[in-house]
Amino acid sequence: MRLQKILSAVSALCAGVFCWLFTTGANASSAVPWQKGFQPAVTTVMEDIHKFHDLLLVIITVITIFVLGLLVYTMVRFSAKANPVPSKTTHHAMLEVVWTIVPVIILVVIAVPSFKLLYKADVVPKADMTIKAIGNQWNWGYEYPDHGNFSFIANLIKDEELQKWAQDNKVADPKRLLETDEVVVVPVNTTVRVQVTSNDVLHAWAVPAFGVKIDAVPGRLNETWFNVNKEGTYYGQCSELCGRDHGFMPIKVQVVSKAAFAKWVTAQRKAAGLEPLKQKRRDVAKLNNSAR
Ligand SMILES: [Cu+2]
Repeated sequence: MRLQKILSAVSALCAGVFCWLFTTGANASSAVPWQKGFQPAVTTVMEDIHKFHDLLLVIITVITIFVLGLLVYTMVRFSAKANPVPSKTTHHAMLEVVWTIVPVIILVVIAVPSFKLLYKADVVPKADMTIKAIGNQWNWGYEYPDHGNFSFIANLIKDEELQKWAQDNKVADPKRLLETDEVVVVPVNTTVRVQVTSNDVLHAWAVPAFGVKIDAVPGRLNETWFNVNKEGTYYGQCSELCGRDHGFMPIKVQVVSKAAFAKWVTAQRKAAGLEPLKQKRRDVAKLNNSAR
């Protein structure tokens, strides 16, 4: 009876720990309180990162349990009490071959998907459009070279302004320290090349749901890419310690339909004083072509 109670308590504890370790936050595009896992993936790169993480978790769990089992077995079986006359064995050829070859096999099993994923994330495929992100102390500037090169700076909405900003912009659930006054807008199901650089010190442009994180280095142009398969708003943060306000230069990306993007481009061009109609038609044609 008592044993049954202990067993049920242990299993309840294990289930609790399992949930705590492996459940991700609600279906959110930003971090949520008590989140343990990754944000849901909206690009194939991030889906592959999830899969690779799950594979590594299985491998490391098996290794940890195996090593722990060996330790416990050795402590019990070969303690001074249980084994008063120790063996004088110094070599065991077969054992040494096995403990060399098995780790090599495990490393190869890890290396193959790892290199595949690195290549996929790092090599920019044929892109449909390019945006440029420029790190500044402490905000991000953006340029749209394929759409007339309009540009804007995205600044953090400060805590004291957040409620008023949310009311004015009809945002139901404003995200503290993640909202920006200007938003990076990109079309859905479109391969976007992101060129990243910096005006002053090191920064890093990162959006977890996209599986994107790339350094912004002054005097250098780094490239990455994403192709988001779900419309929505996604948040990221500067991910390279860059000074006093490093924690206050978030990244907000809005992924919209191709038509909504074309509309947004027109408005941005108008605001920048760029000639709208001709370019607009070309942009829409280009986007429609890329959609096919
Ligand atoms: Cu930073």
